[in-house]
Amino acid sequence: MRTDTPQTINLKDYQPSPHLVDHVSLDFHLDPTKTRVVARFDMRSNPAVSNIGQPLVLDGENIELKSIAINGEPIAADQYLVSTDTLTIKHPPHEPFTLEIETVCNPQANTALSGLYRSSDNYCTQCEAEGFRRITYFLDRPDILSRYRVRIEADKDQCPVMLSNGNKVLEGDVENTQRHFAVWEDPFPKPSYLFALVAGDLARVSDTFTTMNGRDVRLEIFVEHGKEDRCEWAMDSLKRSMKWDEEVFGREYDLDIFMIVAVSDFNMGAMENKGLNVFNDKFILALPDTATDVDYVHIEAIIAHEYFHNWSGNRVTCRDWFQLCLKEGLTVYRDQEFTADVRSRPVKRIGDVKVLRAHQFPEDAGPLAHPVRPQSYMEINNFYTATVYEKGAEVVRMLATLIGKDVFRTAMDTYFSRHDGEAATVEDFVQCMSEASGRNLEHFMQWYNQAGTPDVVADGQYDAGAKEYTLKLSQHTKPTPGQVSKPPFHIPLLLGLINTDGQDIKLESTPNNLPFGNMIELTESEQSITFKNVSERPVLSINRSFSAPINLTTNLSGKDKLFLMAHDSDSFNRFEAGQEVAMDMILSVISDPNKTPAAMAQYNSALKKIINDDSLEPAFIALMLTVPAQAMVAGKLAENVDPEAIHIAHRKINYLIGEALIAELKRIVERPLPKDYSPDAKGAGMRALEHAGLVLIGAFDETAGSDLAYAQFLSATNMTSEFGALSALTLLNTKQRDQALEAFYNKHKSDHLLVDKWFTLNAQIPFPETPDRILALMEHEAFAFTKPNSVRALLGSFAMANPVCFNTSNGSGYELFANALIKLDKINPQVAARLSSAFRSWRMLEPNRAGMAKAALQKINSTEGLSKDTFEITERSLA
Ligand code: B3K
Ligand code: ZN
Repeated sequence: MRTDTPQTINLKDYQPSPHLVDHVSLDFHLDPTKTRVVARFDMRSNPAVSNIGQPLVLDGENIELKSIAINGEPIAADQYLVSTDTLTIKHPPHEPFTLEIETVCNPQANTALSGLYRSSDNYCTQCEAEGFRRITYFLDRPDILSRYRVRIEADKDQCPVMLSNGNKVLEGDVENTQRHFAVWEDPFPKPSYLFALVAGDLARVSDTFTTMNGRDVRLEIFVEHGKEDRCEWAMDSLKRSMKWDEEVFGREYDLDIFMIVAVSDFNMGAMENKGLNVFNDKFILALPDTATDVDYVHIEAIIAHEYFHNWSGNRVTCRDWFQLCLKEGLTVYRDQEFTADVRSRPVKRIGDVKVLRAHQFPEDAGPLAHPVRPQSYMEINNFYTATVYEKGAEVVRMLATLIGKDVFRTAMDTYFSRHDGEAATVEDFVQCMSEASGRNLEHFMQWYNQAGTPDVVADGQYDAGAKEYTLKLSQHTKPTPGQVSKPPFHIPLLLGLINTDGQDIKLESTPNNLPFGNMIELTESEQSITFKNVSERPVLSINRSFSAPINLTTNLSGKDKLFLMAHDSDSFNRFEAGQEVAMDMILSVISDPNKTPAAMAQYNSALKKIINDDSLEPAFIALMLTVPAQAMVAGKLAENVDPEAIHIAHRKINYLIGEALIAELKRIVERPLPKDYSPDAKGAGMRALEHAGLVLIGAFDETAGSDLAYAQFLSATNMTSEFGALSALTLLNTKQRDQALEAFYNKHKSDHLLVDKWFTLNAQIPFPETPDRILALMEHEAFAFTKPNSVRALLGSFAMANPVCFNTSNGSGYELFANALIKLDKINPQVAARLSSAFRSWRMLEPNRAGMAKAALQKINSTEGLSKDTFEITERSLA
């Protein structure tokens, strides 16, 4: 048991810094194990803080202090104090002064991948959230904005490329040595978390972009030598993102150069450092035979996301880390809109809601629930969550829905101009929305401050005599940690009433006609609205486009849902109706495994019509053919969950769909795909549909499914089809599955991104031997705890994407996962903490599994020397 409980930081304790740093000058002498950093800070007192003369407390971690001077004079040893995480200067001058600090760090030993580290012999940095303090002592907080000048010096052969933020202003040789230097200056003040440095032997791919005001911007992507031909899609995505942000948000890029570096070892997807984005190479590199359609979509979206941060995050940053959603929720909203515009809006919306439900809803329903703006944390890196990102984006989307898109754009313009160069708060943002719309949004703020997914009930009654349709709405949100009783939220609900012809009825309502088209604002615990002149019993379609992130229950009958599945003009609700019917059927099989659900035949005939409807996008049809994921079924049950029973019921429903639709499915799978690969929405949709077809055929007839998938695997001409076929095979227990897996590995073993895909495929095999397979693969030469991508591919996929094996009834899944996390925690706490959240839903499980999962969590939690990152997650999970 640990004796030192890590400190909790509270939003309510925020205080501005008594000291400011106007300018930062950093001089790096790069060396694999002993990098010397000479820092010079131009400092002054903060005029906004009254009690001047306070000690100067700088953050610092894992660095060795070599010297310290003020205004050029070394200071006496009794004038400062060094602890494990601070450097305190007891009596800093009242007048502006310069502070010089020399430190040494060890990039090679930095397996936490925070601060300055090495990846494949290159140097790179990751400073968000608090990594800058692992490079030098600093006021490492986002409200300290400074201008940076960075000198990098390194060995010429090892580091021909040396990059930092802004523009390169000088370069040259260091006389009489094998070393050279480069000096970079960033004219825009920025917080330390946006600092970046990259140095190494990298190849460069260049292009240009001309901005809306005619400025030429140089675009450069740096990758491993030999990978230059895999950057085309990333570059194209970047140019399209830059153009879109000009057209849709009026945002122009501001430096003369924009650089992206791809590295193999990275704790997350990418990082928006000013002018120098650093990416996990899996989100840059793509060729048709190395990347799937899904990879292409991710690359496009993440390039856009990081680029959009240049305004939402960098030019306007966050006052403190509690405001993280201010940049992340907003930027996710912006990248979602970009993808909706460049691909298919309905398909994108359905995909985003699937992600929200798979990751955020379980978070909101479990022990790790927290508001979009958390009120406290031990380790901020644990709050880069689906709630902050995805629910944060939903909250921005609801604002846009409430005030209308045009007013939203006006509000965004105000936000960007009013807070440019500042560190802002959620209140600043909502104030702009409120001013532009003239609306009081105080009640809406609840979405930022209150955790939990609201349960909304919609009960509609038709009065044929009065020709009125009355809709009663109610909302309730269950308690979450630290928040017991929840006042109602302000919920925008888009809706329609559909007549028997499948047409939307024009709505006239009391108490008021609906503003902005068909939207109800649910603000009370209970509310009701009556629609007049409704000449026949309508079918309600509510929460269209998923206008609010809620759990919805309606009094629609199974027949009504099948009707919506066939007719709703809102694609999202068409999808949703199908999901609800499928969910009801899965639940009925769980309670009575031998019975075929009553709705099955009608559901299958509805699907048949959808498959044969040429007006529908193939990607949409593919989504309609996919029943709710097993984890969603678990969330719906919410207690006494038996993952094996869910797995069996899930398979049975897929079997019955496959059986009924076999002719259509074979037609889908056998029809020729576009010959030339293009990652656009249409081709990708056709391939997604083919994959959905393969899965259903395999569910019905293992032999036929395996033969087909194996044949497709062998004849595939691009990675999407190759991976798709193999992925369908992994769900089957056949020899062909293992043959294909072996062939895939042998073919691609020299490409680490494809070996990671292979780990993922192995990890998702839903049969009892998988835990042993995982144990064996952890010994594979390509797997390493120091490589987050391999860890996520093997262990992350196992725990998150293979519920039946992770939750196997003898506990071996939990045990191997817990033991792996304990090892990983010593190497990379951030990644270990993130993976340990896989246990968060343990309380929903049936008692036997719940007991074993709890024991695994306790084992991790009580590990000697556990990082505060993982400790915080396990502690909250057990509380
Ligand atoms: N801002 C980074 C995430 C940093 C995570 C730090 N643990 C990437 C992004 O959201 O764009
Ligand atoms: Zn982001």
